[in-house]
Amino acid sequence: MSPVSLPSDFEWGFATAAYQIEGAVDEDGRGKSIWDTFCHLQPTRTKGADGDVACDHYHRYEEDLDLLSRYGAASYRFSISWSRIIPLGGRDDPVNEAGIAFYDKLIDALLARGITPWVTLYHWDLPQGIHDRYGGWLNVEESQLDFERYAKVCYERFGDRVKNWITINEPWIVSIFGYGNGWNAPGRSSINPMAVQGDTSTEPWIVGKALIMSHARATSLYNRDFRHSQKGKIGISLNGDYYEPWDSQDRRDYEAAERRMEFHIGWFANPVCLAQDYPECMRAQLGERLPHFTESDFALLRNADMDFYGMNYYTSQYAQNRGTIPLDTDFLGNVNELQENKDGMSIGEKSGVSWLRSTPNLFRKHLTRVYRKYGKPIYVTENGCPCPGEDKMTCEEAVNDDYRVQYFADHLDAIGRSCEDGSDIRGYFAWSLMDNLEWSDGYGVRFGVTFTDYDTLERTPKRSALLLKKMFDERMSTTREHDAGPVGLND
Ligand code: PNW
Repeated sequence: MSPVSLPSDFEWGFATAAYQIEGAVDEDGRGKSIWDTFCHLQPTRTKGADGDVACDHYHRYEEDLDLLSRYGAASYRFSISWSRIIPLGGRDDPVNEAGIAFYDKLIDALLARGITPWVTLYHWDLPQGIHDRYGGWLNVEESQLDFERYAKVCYERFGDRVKNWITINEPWIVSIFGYGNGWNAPGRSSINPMAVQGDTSTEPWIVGKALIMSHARATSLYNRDFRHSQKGKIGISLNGDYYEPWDSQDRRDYEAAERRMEFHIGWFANPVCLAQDYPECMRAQLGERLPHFTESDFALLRNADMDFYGMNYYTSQYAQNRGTIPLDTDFLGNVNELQENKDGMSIGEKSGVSWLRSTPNLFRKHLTRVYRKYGKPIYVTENGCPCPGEDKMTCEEAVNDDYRVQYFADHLDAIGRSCEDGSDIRGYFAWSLMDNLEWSDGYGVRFGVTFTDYDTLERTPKRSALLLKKMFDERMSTTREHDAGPVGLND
């Protein structure tokens, strides 16, 4: 089959995040983040891994940017470590000039190579100082003011050169993994015996509101004080799977699929894209455990009009209605998530990690659904996978990553198909530039297009790294050919 064409001005590159690659955690005045604490206090929860050295990108960034050039990338998405910029995190705490200097060098080195920087302000590494001071994201009023000031420093210091901002990466994962099941920092949960004891019935929903309002503060500040002079774009990156009904004959499973997507995406997209309240089904299940937006919150959300929807997409699942009264600790919308449907049909081909199967056709449906529902131009800010068995491979074996090459090709075609459905999709970032610290999975799970040898820190390009440019060249040069027509969301 010939590749499906993409818009000729489509933007593409690779993505990373600070804690996953930088290392140098004690250098140049960096403060601690909740991830340093999480990894060191209970190493079993990250398979013994921590980000102390990671890929040592802090010292090797020139080499890593050379890889980007070699791979032909026009753009690079990375995150800034809040605690390098403001070591204690708060709005009255001092700014660390050495931290600013590192990102200055990184940004200048990108621009010198003709690569466009895309900056994520928050990719999960909350300064420990504000977690200790007032509970971090559990304190909605304090955290949004501290985040706003951190964003302001970044716009002031980097905004002359950075024109693409992502406020927060995956608020769903931050809330649910950090405060629901406790799998991520700060590891709070009342349903996970390994976790710090938190209250899973309320904390994820409070944290969700803190992240929404922090995004709104940072975005309305940009709109008011920086957009005119700096002329950049701003958005947020939301994760979320597409859900198919487990039993395609059962209306309740269709409703479960829709409800599951509302709990994943609508939770954040309603307020941040539409300045609207949470989805009805969330209020119905959660009642007063879900915080309310006040009139002044809505006023702020309306001033926080943003330029794009950042989509992180990896996989999809079947949704089965639970048909019981939901527990107070349920955050999935009373839905069972399954990888096989009623007839034993798999959602997609297995990858190298249990939660991820390759589901490009559902990616198309997801893109089209999100575009139609929320109406924002879409940038795919993450997409990628580990190959089956890659965790046990040597470098020589891992560089032949045919599974990943096929995954990328199939997902790029899905973007092209969704464009044919009428979606406005403008860019794509492959996750990730190199193998790195895969959070609670440690260093075993490899999402990189570059193999990282964690003993020598040597980088070796995999086949996919060198093929991605060819894939984009093929798709961006051909004129759009029409297929059978737009997809129906329930096909
Ligand atoms: C994203 N899930 O996280 C993050 O933004 C990256 O930092 C991370 O390395 C990447 O995806 C790969 O995992 C996710 O369980 C983690 O569905 C887990 C899930 C989804 C996204």
